[in-house]
Amino acid sequence: MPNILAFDLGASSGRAILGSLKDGKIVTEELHRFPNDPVQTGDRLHWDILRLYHEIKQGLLKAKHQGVQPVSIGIDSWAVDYGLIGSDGSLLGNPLHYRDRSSNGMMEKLQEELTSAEIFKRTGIQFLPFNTIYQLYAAKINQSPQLDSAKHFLMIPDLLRYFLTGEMYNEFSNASTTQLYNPLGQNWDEDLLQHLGLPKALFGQVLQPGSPAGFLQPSVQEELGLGPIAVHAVAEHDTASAVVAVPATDRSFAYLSCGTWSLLGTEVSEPVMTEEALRLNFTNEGGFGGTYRLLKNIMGLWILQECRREWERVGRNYSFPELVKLAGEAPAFQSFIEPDDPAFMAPGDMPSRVKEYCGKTNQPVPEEVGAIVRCILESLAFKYRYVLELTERLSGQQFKGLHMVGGGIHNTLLCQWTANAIGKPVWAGPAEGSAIGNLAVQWIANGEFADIWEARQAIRESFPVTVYDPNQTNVWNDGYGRYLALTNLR
Ligand code: ADP
Ligand code: LRH
Repeated sequence: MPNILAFDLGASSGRAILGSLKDGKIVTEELHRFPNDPVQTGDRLHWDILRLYHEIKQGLLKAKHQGVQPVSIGIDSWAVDYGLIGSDGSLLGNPLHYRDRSSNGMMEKLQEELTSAEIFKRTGIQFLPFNTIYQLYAAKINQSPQLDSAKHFLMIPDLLRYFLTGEMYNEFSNASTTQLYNPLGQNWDEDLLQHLGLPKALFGQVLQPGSPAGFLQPSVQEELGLGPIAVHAVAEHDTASAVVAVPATDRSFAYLSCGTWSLLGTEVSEPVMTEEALRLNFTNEGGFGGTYRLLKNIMGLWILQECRREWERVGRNYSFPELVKLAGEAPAFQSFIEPDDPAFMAPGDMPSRVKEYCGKTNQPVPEEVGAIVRCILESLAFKYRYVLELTERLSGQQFKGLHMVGGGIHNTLLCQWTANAIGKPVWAGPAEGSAIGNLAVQWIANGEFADIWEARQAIRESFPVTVYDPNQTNVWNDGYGRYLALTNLR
């Protein structure tokens, strides 16, 4: 059977997954996995974009060494970040990381000029301080020489695709996360661009996921010793790909894409751009086949990742399974955090920030590693309940349970606690949701699946789903009441 290849770049790691279809079932093989470590230079935090491109080439070479020339490839990555291309076609600088401080305060500043209602009416996108619109606003205000000489704006997968093919396109699912794309006009919002003083010509043709987007260019073919492999624009926002891979049977379903971020919501056929959606700061990100993701960002396992990094920095190395085990042994419901408190956004000494939060809110301060991890995981499970209930309210649906996909499902304690917190089953799987959604869109483009629902059926039949039934729901209900009171969420 012909093989296809998905490159999925998360904020913490990337992978190349080879996929084929056998008797209607999906078979995957992880060819390559690599860390995605941001690089600080002076005050700026960057992505190591050329290293990521190098790793993509390594993935292609590993396929070749197995005697495989994929029929097509696709790339998905985290959202909002971008590179600028100059008049000679070269990348003008290393893309900034969305956690870089340069966009701090820019959202509030722009809202002095344009109301949030105006921006939401045009884009349907939630207000996150690092959205592309605020990053570009910062670049404009700071008279960025890069921006001044830029000819093309490409988001991370657009850019990597450009390196491979020599062709420049903006892909829809990612374009929607900029907060500069108008889903009703189905194009970049010219008024917003004009307000920011950004030339319309920077922003290119927007391709729908599942569109052909070129072939490996001759120089890349020659370098890697490969033929003219087709490169597709998939659902290039990793969350869009993850949601494609949710193995739902019911058309009304809720999902939690659980990785560095936790993205919780539902799939809708029209963006929900109501006053309530704006007030609750929900988003409508573009998806495959004209769908939208009505969801909220939750800070997610980033907090745990950063704790782990800090402990490693001081010479205490823990694997994720070790951290989960320690959390399981720590006493329950001692202290909670609001994961989306801005204190947890920037990289840094996260264990101290968790402790400070607990101290400031007059809770017992978790000192041991297990207590800190438990505090983070319980708080995430409660925040999931909160956002799931808001999703039900906003979408007018009642969900029977919650699908979890992404690397976070390896954390079985978090899956169980989420089920306990929401009082409904959690269906966990697949863990490589984004990569599988990336493959699925390629198969739809290649004519192997008729649509997203046929793809979801194949995913359901090909990957195990672990069911976590809720237990101790009374205790978790009481805990939730305390969590809400403490975090002032209502
Ligand atoms: P991203 O795509 O955003 O980089 P992933 O989907 O790869 O993230 O998920 C990474 C997260 O999954 C880690 O932060 C970690 O919390 C969790 N994780 C991965 N493997 C394990 C494991 N074996 N046990 C517990 N948690 C894990
Ligand atoms: C998850 C994700 C999320 C975005 C964030 C920047 O990887 O793409 O959907 O909000 O990264």
